[in-house]
Amino acid sequence: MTTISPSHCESFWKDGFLRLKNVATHADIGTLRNAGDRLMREKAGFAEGLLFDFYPEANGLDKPRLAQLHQPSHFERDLLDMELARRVQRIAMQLLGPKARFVSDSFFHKPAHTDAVTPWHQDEAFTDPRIEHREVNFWFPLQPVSLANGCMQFIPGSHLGPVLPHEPIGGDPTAHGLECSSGFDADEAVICPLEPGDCTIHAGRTLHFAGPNHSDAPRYAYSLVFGLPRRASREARSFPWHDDRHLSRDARVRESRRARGRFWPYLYRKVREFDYTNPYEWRLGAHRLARFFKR
Ligand SMILES: O=C(O)CCC(=O)C(=O)O
Repeated sequence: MTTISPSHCESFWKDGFLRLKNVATHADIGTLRNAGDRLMREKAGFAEGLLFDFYPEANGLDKPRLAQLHQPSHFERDLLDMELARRVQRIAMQLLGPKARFVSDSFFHKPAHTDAVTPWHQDEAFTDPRIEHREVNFWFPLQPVSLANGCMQFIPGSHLGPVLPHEPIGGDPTAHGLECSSGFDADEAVICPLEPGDCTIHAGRTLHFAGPNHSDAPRYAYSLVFGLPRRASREARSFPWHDDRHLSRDARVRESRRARGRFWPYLYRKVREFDYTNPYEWRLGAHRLARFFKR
């Protein structure tokens, strides 16, 4: 599938999510699965703070409960050269308009026999509240998914409301993951089992959840996020759940940017990904530089 129908678009903006069949080919799923296996085995991105556990990390990442590798395409450039990324961008443009551009990709790994859930959350709760993110997230399971191994679940219409209160998982300030603490009814969840090749799409504000993996095999997923150019938030808002966190990931990010061998690749990626056409990005860049020189 390379485009979606107007009724798909309408249904997406009404419910805040959509299920699509046969977006990726079997070959795409094989390529993603091999890349995900290899990158996770090699712990790619750990030193850079891009690989982390949603739950508090014990002993590095020896026994993750829900591992996320953010930006695997930094380590495996071919991921974005796949026809799949272009196909997904065309659908993102149908949903958001012609300015939709690639924002990020991620692998998610939920080990076999784990009670760990992906808690109810809105992706926007993870962002800086001063910035407006208008994004859509395409989530591809890399094996069949059902309630037994942690398929996605969504609360219809939740994207139309505000960003709800969140807190670190279990109230633990060392947890990387957030959970929504109030303002919704989990009984309204729509459960979305999928076959490999199918995907769900959700908006940045749509409440979603994935249950435990009670199967004998790890559950892998790959997500691609596309968004409109960022702009200043029109509302004055604060996300207090970002305060007083103690994240091992942040420490790794800081250390990695100080390490000469890692700083230059980081800077190269920032320059390559910079949206030169967006004046707001220039303002954000100037603020960041000013802060850097003040230190
Ligand atoms: O794969 C998962 O369990 C969670 C994925 C997710 O929350 C997301 O892609 O926003």
